[in-house]
Amino acid sequence: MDTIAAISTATGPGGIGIVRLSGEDALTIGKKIFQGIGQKGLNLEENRTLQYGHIVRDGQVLDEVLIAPMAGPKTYTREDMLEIYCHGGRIALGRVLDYCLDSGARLAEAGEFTRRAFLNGRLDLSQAEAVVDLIESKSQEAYDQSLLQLEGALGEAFQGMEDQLMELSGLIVANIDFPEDDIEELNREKFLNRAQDLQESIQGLIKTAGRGKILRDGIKTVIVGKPNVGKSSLLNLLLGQDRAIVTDIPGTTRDSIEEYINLDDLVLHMIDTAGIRSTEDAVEKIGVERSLAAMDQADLVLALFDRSQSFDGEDEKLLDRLEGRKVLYLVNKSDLPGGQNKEDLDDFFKDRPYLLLSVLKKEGIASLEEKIKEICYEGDLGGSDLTITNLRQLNVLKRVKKSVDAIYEGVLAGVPMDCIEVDLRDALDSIGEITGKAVTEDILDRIFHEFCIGK
Ligand SMILES: Nc1nc2c(ncn2[C@@H]2O[C@H](COP(=O)(O)OP(=O)(O)OP(=O)(O)O)[C@@H](O)[C@H]2O)c(=O)[nH]1
Ligand SMILES: [Mg+2]
Repeated sequence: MDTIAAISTATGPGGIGIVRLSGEDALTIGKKIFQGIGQKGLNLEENRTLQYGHIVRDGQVLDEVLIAPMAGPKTYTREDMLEIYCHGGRIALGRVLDYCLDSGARLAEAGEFTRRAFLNGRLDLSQAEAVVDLIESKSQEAYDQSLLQLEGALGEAFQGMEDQLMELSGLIVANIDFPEDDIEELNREKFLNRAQDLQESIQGLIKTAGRGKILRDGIKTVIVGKPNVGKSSLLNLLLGQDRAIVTDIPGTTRDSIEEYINLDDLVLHMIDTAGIRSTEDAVEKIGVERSLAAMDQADLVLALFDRSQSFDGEDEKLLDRLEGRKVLYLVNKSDLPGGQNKEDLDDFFKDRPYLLLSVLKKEGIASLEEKIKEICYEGDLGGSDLTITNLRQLNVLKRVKKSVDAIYEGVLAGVPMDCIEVDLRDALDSIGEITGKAVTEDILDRIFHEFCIGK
């Protein structure tokens, strides 16, 4: 394979940055550009050791570095690799990378190192996909899940399903070869049982995807309420930072504001929205529509009400809209004198539990955080069971499930075996898109383009 090179560390200033090469010329390029102490060159006998020296181009020192030559196949890509630990920052890294490119390497595409690791059999496809998730994890839990997947746990589960499909295929062949009645009957029952087992394992995995989405993207938590009830103030307080503009003018927030907040192990994808009310203002109207749309997609709604004002039709309407959702009812501005008393509130909320807050005085916030955690853990977000976090894998699994359902129904209805075989082929082709056995260039392109350059 030709030799690729890239800066593998994040851009921006940093203590060190790494230029990485992989391919047949990686070590030759290392020999050319590196000069150790006492005019020594790169020592390839000392495989996988860090060597100290300089990158020197035409007698000019580009950087003082540590360099690690790694001969394949015991490397990430299974090819010869070279890693150069430079000073961080764009200039040093850029100069060293340029020199590598001028010496015969070409710039790596996004995810190309990992793509080679996959193509050379170092990782299966679900492991390669786990690498992106690992890098992008926003919480400890999501990270643990990706690590589990990188270690091959999910790959094994998919492999198991592929094996089960192969077994079904074997049973069909047996049936075609020995069409005597008694064998056929025996096989039919066995076939149906196995198909059912497979349906159940696929369904089990599909069911974990909801939790997977939350692990990956955070719990979509949307703050809604009428204008001026203190939504933006609440966002700022939970975030610990003045992110959203707060004024006493109703209708201050015009567009949704999104932030990530870590609450212990949980990640909340928090969205502050424009206050909901009927309005003729064109801009505000769009804002309100966005608020309602955000509410529709929320995993959790924080519904804010203002205790200092009496409730009106808009409040009633909001209460109706919240019906059937996962909601925490919050009554803010409880520091202000007067306002609604407990009786009024009980009367309004009926049997819905609500929490008194004062965002201004920071009262009730600890209970609010506790409640959020309670609600989220209730949905069984803990544990380290195998979880589908990848949307592509989920969609493929759904396709496999559809084919297996068709197979089961078909056999049950006595459809000819060669028709069943078509669905079986579809199912095998689909699962192959996850295990990597039937994956096309096109799919690979899409997967690896999600990566950053240098990984
Ligand atoms: N007394 C009191 N005032 C509060 C409290 N929380 C917020 N406020 C005030 O209420 C006003 C409105 O607060 P915002 O956070 O902008 O309200 P909002 O719901 O985001 O309003 P819109 O963006 O217009 O929908 C500001 O003057 C806040 O300082 C509270 O707990 N007590
Ligand atoms: Mg606001």
